[in-house]
Amino acid sequence: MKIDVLTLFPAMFAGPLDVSIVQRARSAGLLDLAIHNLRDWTHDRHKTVDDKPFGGGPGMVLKPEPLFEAIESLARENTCVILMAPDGERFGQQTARELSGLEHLLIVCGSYEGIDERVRETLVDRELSIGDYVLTNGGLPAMVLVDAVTRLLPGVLGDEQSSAEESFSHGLLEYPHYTRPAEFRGMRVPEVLLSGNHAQIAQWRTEQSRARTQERRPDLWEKQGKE
Ligand code: JCQ
Repeated sequence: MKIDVLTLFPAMFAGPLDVSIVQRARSAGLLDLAIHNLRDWTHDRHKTVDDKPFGGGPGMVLKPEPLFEAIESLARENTCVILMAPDGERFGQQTARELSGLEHLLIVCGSYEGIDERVRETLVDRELSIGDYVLTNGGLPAMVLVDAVTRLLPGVLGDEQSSAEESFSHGLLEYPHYTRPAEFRGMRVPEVLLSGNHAQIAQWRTEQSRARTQERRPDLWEKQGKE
């Protein structure tokens, strides 16, 4: 999969996407990630990307010209152009799965300034929000999306951590995990996990997932956990 990111702050992206599983996916050629600076599509001496809002009011608005030029130069026939914005549809595991099946994503990072509505109307395919809070710019949301989508790409996770078996794929939260030692500072690992009885272990884990989901995420439980 190819992912292009368009941002005013490319420096933000050094770090989170250069480590761990995303870096491994990039090295393996499973993800081709490129970060682009919106200012590269300006033509004036000051590399102007924003201007005052028509109608007045505080703050600035991202101008249409650099965004149109950038998006038109980066997008191809099969590109899904995504704008990260707090008023977009909620990004979740289902959306991550959908996007992981596409060939090319172009993620546009909005900012607190807002972005000229004509860009949203004509060039953006999907507007996505990672949650109900306002950030200073769409960089962090874009990184969240890249991370969540990358780990779902075929070949990225080994079978030891198959994404099909995890939390959210069955609409339940994860069961509790333990590793050695079997007793730590007086706290014992649940006996069933030491039993070697795999049917019983599977049953215990399902019960734990269900109880935890009812307790912590009644919204998820009402939606799909109940049988
Ligand atoms: C994304 N949840 C929060 C802020 C406007 C028009 O685009 C804008 C983008 C941002 C940055 O994104 C977020 C966000 N999901 O704040 C304002």
